Amino acid sequence: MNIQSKIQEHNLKRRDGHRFQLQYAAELLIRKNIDFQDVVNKIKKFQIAIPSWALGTGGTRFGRFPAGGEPRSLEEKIEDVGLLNALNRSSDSISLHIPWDVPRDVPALKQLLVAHSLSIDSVNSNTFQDQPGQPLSYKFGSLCHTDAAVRQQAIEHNIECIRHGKALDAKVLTVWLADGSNFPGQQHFRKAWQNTADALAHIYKAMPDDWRMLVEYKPYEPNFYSMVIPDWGTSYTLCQTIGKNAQVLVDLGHHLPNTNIEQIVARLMHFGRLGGFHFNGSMYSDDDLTTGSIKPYQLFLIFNELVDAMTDPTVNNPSPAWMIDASHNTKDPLEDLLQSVQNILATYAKALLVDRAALAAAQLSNDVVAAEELLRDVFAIDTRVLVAEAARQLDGAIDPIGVFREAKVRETLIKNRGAKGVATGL
Ligand code: PSV
Ligand code: MN
Repeated sequence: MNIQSKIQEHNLKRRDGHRFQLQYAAELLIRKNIDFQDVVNKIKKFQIAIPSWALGTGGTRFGRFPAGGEPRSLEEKIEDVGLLNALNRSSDSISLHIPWDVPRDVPALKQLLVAHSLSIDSVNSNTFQDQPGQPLSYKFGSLCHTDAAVRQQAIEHNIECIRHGKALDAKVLTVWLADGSNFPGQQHFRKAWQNTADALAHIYKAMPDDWRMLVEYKPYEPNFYSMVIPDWGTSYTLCQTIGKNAQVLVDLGHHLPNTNIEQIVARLMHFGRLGGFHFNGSMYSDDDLTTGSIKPYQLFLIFNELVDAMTDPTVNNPSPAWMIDASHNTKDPLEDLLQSVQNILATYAKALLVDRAALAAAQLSNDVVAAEELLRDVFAIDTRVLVAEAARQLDGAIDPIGVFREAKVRETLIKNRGAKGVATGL
């Protein structure tokens, strides 16, 4: 399938409708004294990595319903991300999970990445499952384990991840630990933190100087009484202990309901420690729904803080690694990823439109209503046309899901790969 010619065909069909909306948006921005092309350029630069494990259907404890045509190898996962990127021009990298994605033929993989204009975003270690043939079990934890031999095994696995990442020119190691306890009294909290800090420090030492280690937190699941790294504060204390290239990773779904995530994001950027971001949507907690599908205003408020810090020259936070982290149980995974990217970019675009000087003035004079109105006004603007224009200027699709359907991508994948294959991952 030549997706590029399908995109051109599709863009031509939608040209007039797109121009009509564009004219309105451009006029609106002029009235707000905002440079239209400047906003479009910023959207073009905002790239969101796709995790290898989100390309197939996920499941729950109760069942799994494969979409058909799921990628059966790392090579096919790269092809799928290449397709997404051709459509939206905003997904130019892929994150790997080891051992689900152990690279076999490195030179061939590198060629494939180049052919699809992709790079490797991060390597993610996995000590939350036991692998076949693994000598020691992670049933009672990995880096926090009471047994030094288990900790050592988990350290070595992370070092192996760094090795695979180096071979493919990655520069980020993401560590998410399922470690914790299910029952009161089971775990010594202080010792578990110390074991984890010591083990992470070992891994950190094995990392090249130009790499970053991202430490992800999660309040519960799979452990339901306590997690060793349940919150951003614990992640932050670990990162401070380990070194400057250790940074906190915020996953939107890893918070208890009603947590003020925008404030967490602002704090972390203030301290220069927001290293990475996992986008998804949720109603309750780690639901892995489409980004922005349930709480779009919250997503906007988060982006408002991100943009505020990103545009403040006094903030010294390295550019965070943006990634989607989702698991699709009912939707076509590729369509869901396209929807998520579009929601992320459209929300980012809204945050770019906030009048920061006016907001600062309203905050300074404690004009609560004016401050809130500035945000509400921007939130109500439909920015999807700016996202479409950014994609179009990069030879992507005005409506990526439209092309995906018109080109019968899923049907072709099923024909080529079969209806029953299940991608590696969760
Ligand atoms: C855990 O829920 C998580 O968010 C971590 O990022 C993992 O790496 C990913 O999901 C896949 O298991
Ligand atoms: Mn995550």
